[in-house]
Amino acid sequence: MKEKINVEGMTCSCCGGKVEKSIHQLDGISSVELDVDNGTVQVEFNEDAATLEQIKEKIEAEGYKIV
Ligand SMILES: [Cu+2]
Repeated sequence: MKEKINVEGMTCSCCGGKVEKSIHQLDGISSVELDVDNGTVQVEFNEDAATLEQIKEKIEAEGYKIV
């Protein structure tokens, strides 16, 4: 499935890179698309292997806020 998550606090591509790397640590992630300017992260994942909740936890663990 594909989900778009709104994230607050990403200010540059390095923030996006950290978030992307962190999400990819989860199993079942097929793609992560970041839009730092608009503060969105679009994640395509296999819902049998990963949950939206786990993805959000990864983003929050990097210090960014889900809005
Ligand atoms: Cu940054």
